[in-house]
Amino acid sequence: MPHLPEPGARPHGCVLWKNLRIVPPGWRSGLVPLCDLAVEGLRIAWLGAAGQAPAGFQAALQHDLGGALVTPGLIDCHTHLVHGGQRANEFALRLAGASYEDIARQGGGIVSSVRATRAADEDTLFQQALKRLDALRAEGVTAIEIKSGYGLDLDTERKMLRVARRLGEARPVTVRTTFLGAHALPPEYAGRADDYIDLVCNVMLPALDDEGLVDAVDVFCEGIGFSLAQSERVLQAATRRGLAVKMHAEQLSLMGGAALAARYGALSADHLEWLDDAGAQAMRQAGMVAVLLPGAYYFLRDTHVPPIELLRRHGVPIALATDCNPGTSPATSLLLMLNMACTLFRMTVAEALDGVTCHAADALGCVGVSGRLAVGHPADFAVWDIDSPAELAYWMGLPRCRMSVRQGSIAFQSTR
Ligand code: DI6
Ligand code: FE
Repeated sequence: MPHLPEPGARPHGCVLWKNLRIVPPGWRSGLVPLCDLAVEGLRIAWLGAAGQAPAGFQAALQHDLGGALVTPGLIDCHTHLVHGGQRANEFALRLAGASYEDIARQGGGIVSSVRATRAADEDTLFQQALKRLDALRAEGVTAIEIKSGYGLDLDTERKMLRVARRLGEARPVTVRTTFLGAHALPPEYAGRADDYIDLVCNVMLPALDDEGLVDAVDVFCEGIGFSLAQSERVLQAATRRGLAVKMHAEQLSLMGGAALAARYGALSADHLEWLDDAGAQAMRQAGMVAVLLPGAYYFLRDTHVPPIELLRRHGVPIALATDCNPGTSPATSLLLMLNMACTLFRMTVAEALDGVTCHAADALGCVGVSGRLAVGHPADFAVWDIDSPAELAYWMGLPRCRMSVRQGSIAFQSTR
């Protein structure tokens, strides 16, 4: 909680944002009332009806937003933003009939991005990822999760995570890093998956964590990824170090990864196209978030829709993210994911908005982010040039973000 000033005293470094309409969580329809919002330091110090701020918050610095709609800053809670190269050739192969799994088994897929990422120097990776990050920021994104997982050796995983940290220093955006060493089996470990998991758990994870590069740990639990037993070893190694865990689960088949992740108190299970009732129930009991990735579903031309109704019935919060990656979701628009979640998954606009704000924050453990606009929470918000909140899920292209504020300071301003 912020230190609040005495009534009547002008708080130090206070900014009053006037005449905004904050889209409330769960917004369905209707006019959003006008309000004012005071920021002190990095956080929201006061929020209430327009014109009603106590005298102490009538600060020197005021910004009148003229009735613009405001949401919490958007949060992209699952990305592989840092990677070398692109895989348009594989896209063409899949259009000609090859499956994602076929390509992976023939040495393409994730491993082809591993080759490109190993070959790229740190500055090249940084510059390429920066462009993608800026595209997201232009849509009101103020926080992002970035995974490693295209290195699959200590040096390259370190290089990826260092780039992720540098991105958070180069731009006013909150970056949460995730170590995904168990993303695929590197070619030099062919036939020795358990030995590779040893390396992930006993060498890579401790070293990268000691260097302060790891905020959470993820694993790709899948037929073409790692087995339940191997995934569990990664979760054990992470939880032994007190790190938060999450899991790519039930994307291409039902393996029981979500229920396993629940046993380790994971923040989220992600993808979940094949999630079953037992998995959803376990997720609910563990207080997990379901992170759905409509870009991957769309780009793989998947037809197995994630079980939205099941998640609703069990009350599992749903987050949405780009999954930005070169193989299955070359997407740098979080707003397009809202549109896809509504059209392809039949989510409501309200669910989609919550999915990139409050529930996305939950999927990151609410560390440094909140996804909610309330007193004491980080002053992270996006200002939109739209008439209805539904427009956020409606337009396909033409971002309508006027500006974003992150930790109280302007983080992006449109030049349109
Ligand atoms: N699931 C995905 O959709 C991405 N990773 C994963 O575990 C795909 C990564 C890729 O194909 O490069
Ligand atoms: Fe992913």
